[in-house]
Amino acid sequence: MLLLRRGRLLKVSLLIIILILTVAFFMPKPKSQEVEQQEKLIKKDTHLSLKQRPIYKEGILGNFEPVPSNTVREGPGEGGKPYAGRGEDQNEVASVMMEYGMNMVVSNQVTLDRSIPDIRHEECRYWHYPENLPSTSVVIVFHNEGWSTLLRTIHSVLNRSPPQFLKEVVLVDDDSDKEHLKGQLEDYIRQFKGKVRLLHNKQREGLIRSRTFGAQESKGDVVLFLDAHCEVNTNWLPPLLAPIYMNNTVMTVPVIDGIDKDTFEYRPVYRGNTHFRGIFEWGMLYKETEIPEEEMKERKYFSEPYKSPTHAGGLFAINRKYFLKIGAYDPGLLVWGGENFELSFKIWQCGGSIVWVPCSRVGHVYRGFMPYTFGKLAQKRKGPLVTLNYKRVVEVWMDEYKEYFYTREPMARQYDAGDLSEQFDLREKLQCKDFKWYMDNVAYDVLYKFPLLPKNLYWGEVRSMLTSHCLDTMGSQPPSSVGLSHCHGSGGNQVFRLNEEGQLGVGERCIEGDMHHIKLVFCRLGTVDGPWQYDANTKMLHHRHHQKCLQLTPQSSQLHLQECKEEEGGQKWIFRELKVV
Ligand code: UD2
Ligand code: MN
Repeated sequence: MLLLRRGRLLKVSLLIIILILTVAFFMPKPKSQEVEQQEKLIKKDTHLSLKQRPIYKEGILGNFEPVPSNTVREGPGEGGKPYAGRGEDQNEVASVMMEYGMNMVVSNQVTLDRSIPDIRHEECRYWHYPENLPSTSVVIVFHNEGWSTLLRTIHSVLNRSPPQFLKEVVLVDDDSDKEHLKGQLEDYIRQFKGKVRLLHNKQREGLIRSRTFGAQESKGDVVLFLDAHCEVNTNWLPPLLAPIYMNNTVMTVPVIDGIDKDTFEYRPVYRGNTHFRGIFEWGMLYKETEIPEEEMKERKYFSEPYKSPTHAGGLFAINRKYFLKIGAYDPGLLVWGGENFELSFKIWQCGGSIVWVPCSRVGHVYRGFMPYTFGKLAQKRKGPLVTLNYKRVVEVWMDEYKEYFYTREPMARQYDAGDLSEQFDLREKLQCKDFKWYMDNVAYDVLYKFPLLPKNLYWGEVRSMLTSHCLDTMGSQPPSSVGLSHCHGSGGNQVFRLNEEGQLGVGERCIEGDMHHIKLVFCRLGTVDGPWQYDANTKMLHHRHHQKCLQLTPQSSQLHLQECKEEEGGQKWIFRELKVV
């Protein structure tokens, strides 16, 4: 009896326990404060559920983070450490540097799967991304690139991307003439069973048209462009895809790290705990600046993506259909340069946006010079190719702001940018906003460093009436001395500009002077004024702060500031505007 009762008691309590467990299992789990807070935020301002957004969970490793490993790999360049190369190969280095702009001898000795340091911000390890991010085609265009750097780019992508999101790697060979980029490459990629495809341009198209071609041929929802000498870092892909998944008019840009062209050391370009974003100066040179306070304030986490007016050009992800819908790149842009601005202006002005993504990092080998020529494409029109590209972009997108470009590049007014009607039609069709809107709302911080330029009072070559030689910066980097040389009339280092505020400039640099030298210097950021004044009657160039005049002393061929004397022939200068022939 007692036994029986005890048995029933046991059964009942077991049942109760099961019941409690079941209820507990199906009951909603208590949420961490973090998650709750984020849900509230999301409910307030978007239609997206938590599953569709990245979530930060303090201390809980992100869903796409690799399992941390304790094995330390040894070998040349492992861990992203600098590698000097072997002594016996030193003879080869010089010629290889000439050919590729980077030390391929060293690169060839570093494994294609080498480890690199995970230098992301600590927070990056705790972001959780949606599980069904879009499929991606990584597009790499190349012209005469080295073997191991190209292959290391591909290997790093294959090794460090979740396979379910990596649809393919599309290689576009832009008419390379190196043997290793033909049959050998074809053979090598066979092991990847179709995941890596190689396409060939029939003729040299330049990187800009090659990228558009790559995007047209791609099969992924997203196209992600890389240069052919990159290494992608830990968990680089999901952070780039998540913003596009949430809004397919967003373009995402990873933070670029540096890979040393001599030693292949992998290291950050930016130091300290700040973020940078892409801007430009009025000659359309690409620049970067710390993100303004206003943008920092909008974000909760340091590691979150942030808006940027533009980007360096090479590395970014974008919804493929959106990219094609906005006309991809202007096909009139040739070979290299300016395409980053075209795409940025177009995206922002036509309703899209650009964000930089701190948790996605990609290393890139910066070369000291361009190892290739522009080929036949460079001889098509009047003017230097890169400036012609800028002119197309400026004319189509910058409205009245284009005047600042012509102030900074006066010769460009005469260049022939070709037919722009299709680009204007596109701008009309996409109903894009004007450039002033972009400057006021997106790129307002450009003006902090590069204020609007006052008009030029004089520009052109500056010829000495005494010797008939022209001021010439000789193409050197500041700080350096300005010299004199034969007047060649074709611009470049002999195009000087004197603006209404007294600034004397050449290209993006400024001219300063004292009793000993006339110097090419960095212009003071955020200023456009200077000490110079030209008197067209006396032909003298006066320095207001020193109360002296620019003088050439012919005996020593020296330029310096001297007591102003109207009878002094060495103080007579003539500005002459140049004509493009
Ligand atoms: C930067 C960009 C680059 C591009 C360029 C402006 C980064 C890291 N790099 O210069 O992507 O936006 O600015 O246009 O932001 N290539 C061709 N055909 C050519 C010339 C080059 O396919 O006719 C390839 C080249 O092999 C490389 C890529 O285009 O894979 C970029 O060229 P780059 O590395 O010489 O450009 P870079 O990094 O100086
Ligand atoms: Mn590059």
